[in-house]
Amino acid sequence: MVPPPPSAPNADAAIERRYRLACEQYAEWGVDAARAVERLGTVAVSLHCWQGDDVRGFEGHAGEIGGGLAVTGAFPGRARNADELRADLELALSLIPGRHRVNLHASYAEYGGRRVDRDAIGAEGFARWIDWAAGRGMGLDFNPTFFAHPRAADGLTLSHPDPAIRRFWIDHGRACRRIGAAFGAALGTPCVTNIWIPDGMKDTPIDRKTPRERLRESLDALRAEAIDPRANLDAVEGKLFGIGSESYVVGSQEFYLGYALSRGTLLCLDTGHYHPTETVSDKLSAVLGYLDRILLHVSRGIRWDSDHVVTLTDDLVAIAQELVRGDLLGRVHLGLDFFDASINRTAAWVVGTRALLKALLTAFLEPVSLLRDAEARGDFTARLAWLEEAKGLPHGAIWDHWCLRQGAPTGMAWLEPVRRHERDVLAARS
Ligand code: RNT
Ligand code: ZN
Repeated sequence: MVPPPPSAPNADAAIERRYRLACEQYAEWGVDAARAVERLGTVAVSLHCWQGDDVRGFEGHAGEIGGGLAVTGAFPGRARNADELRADLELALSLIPGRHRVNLHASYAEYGGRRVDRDAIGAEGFARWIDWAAGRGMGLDFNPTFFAHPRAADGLTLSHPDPAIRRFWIDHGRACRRIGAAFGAALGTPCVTNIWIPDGMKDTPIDRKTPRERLRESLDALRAEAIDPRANLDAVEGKLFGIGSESYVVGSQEFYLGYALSRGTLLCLDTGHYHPTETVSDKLSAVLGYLDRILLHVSRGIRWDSDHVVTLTDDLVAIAQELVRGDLLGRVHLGLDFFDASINRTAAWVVGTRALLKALLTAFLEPVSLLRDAEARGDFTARLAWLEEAKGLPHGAIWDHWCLRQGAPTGMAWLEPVRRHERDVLAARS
């Protein structure tokens, strides 16, 4: 017998009942569950537009993304234009509890078929995105696009030896900061404009130093214009390696840590951009000991920077716990960064965002005083034992109740609208 879906008519009453019981249980552990969901409600996650169309954007090229980025899968119904992408995002947002943001790439400008090169784009290309976000009371974040372009074909952009190519990308970056500032001014919440470049080398370079000097100069030139931080905040994102940049990445972790520290920008930590045995959860308190703010690109690398859909893994919970235990959430901008074309793309957003929110809820519900106490006493046996026992607390009951309160689907009830959209909308796109 298949049980009725959790969206059955009497489910709401059951959710209320389970919530009350769960609250009692948490209270026994010294945790105020109502307060935990209140805190969760203040968290905004930036949904990356590029999950909806396999990082293609609207510039009309055949689909070669470049930059070492790889999207695999051929699920039907990729968004082909901005209206479709917004419709898919709206569906995803309606299935995710809380109030969130959307993160755009420069390649998603709308110029109605008119070709405007990257160094010449402006906020006018995003007028409809801005109106859309304003209508939903939502913030936007932004990214210059340093790939999928003939001038990035060498695998070098801001660090390219040719000054004309560097100039082009510097101008692109400048244009993007202004667009970010326009987002922030129009929407009343600062836009985080994140710079990631693909620059690097497949094989062993002789000169690792000069490209980094060029990158530093290019970044300084790109950022020369003073922009109100209430409108736009710059972030820089490094990585360990990419496809085609296995031996050398110009913008490495150390490079950007130094850059962010010396220039006062945000540092972006992408969870897929480290050696698989490294954990981003351990890096947060380290970098935030020196930097005011950071950006997180929450992703899931399997064996490499594979950008799988985020799920509720131990790594993700560890990040959430660090953010909550250290009271760091006010200084950390949360963005998602994954792309999977092998499953329903809207479902990917819903699963990934809900997973991140669940991780945060778990962290808000942690019996942290008990654990801190054990640690302070040097009782690491009790610390380990309590940590294990806490994994069995009824997070799901609190989660479902929060979804209900937020008017978002509880349990698996989000899947049916996604399936309907698949049948009614996506099927007609192919
Ligand atoms: C690439 C970076 C970067 C991109 C997006 C599309 O390794 O993670 O953030 O994924 O800009
Ligand atoms: Zn990233």
